[in-house]
Amino acid sequence: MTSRREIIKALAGAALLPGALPLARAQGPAHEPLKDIAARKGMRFGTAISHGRNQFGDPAYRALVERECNLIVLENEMKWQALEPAPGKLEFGPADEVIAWARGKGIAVRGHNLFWQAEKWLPAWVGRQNFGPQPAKAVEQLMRTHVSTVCGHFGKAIKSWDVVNEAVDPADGKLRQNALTRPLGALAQIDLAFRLAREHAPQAQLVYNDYMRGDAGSARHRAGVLTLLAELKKRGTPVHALGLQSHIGSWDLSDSGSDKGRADLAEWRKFLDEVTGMGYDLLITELDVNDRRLPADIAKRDAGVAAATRDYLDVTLSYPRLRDILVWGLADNISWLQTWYEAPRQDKLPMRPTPFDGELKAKPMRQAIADAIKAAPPRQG
Ligand code: 9MR
Repeated sequence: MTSRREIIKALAGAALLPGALPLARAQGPAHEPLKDIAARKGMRFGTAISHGRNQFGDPAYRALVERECNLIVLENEMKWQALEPAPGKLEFGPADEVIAWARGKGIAVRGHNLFWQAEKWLPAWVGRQNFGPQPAKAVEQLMRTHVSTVCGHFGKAIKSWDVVNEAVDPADGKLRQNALTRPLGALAQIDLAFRLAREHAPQAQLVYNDYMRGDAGSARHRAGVLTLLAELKKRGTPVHALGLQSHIGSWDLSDSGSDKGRADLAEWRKFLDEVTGMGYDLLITELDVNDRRLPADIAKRDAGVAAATRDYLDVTLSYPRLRDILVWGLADNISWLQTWYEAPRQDKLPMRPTPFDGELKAKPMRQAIADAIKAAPPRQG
């Protein structure tokens, strides 16, 4: 069989337009782009994309993103650690390159993220910082510099920001502590993050983003997120939406279609009712499906992933406050789940968590997304 890379090479040699034909070849029969299906409902469809060799650097992958998506988010390149690996050493290049490409294609860009609360994902130098005799003041100044620098640089290109990422510890539902929260208090630090974002990115939708799910193992996480959102509302913190990361599938014993799967979805609906009841908008920011408890057989596995996707989207897209759906990568080979140590497949087979396979052929999950969007109520205005 001719591989995708061989086809791309052959076409490059024949001086054909990069991306156009390889994609059509790899995909098989033409599908209506997901972005067009979404647009008919007043929604957008997008993906995370990294600047790396096998994503933005791969013309066929880029062409697939362009074909399917009218929204992207940088998978890693706008994280604080990436933008400022050492104090004052700013590296905007990779993000700028992807954003310039997106602008040329009419693709909107989300920002991910200004503050990632797990200590290990803050820049190491922030953790080592000596905040001196007035640590609260020093932290506030550092946060202000970070937000003004980053939002100032990207400006109006970013219409939606994950301002705070993963503030709630799933183990106990409490707010995570880190070098920034300790001097200020976690709630005050989160509140400040959003106020700074409003000041420096007044055009943007401001999002709290987290990975709570509907299963029993995630109950404390859901409760903690609800408490946080209620507290922020009470304070008048400018948070517009909850980002539902949507890393779904076999993180615990979830099983689509089973009694347990249905119970989990009922809990999920209750959670979304509460969030929207508080007046928050919703968006799906990082959808993918962990398939570690599904059989090795590819047809069965893909069917299971598609079913889980459809069940989840049917509930989640029923909320008209939700207009944006982003997957965390379009193709299996580039998914973070391939190397994530916390929940691997026992058989060590590569996961199949995304809508396209490694050859960029559409999988049943893609069809499930298309069908779920088609079945969703249209958004007004
Ligand atoms: O997919 C991302 C992976 O490439 C990075 O190594 C990792 C650490 O920066 O982050 C992954 O993306 C995470 C996202 O930023 C926040 N939600 C969970 C995502 C998957 O871990």
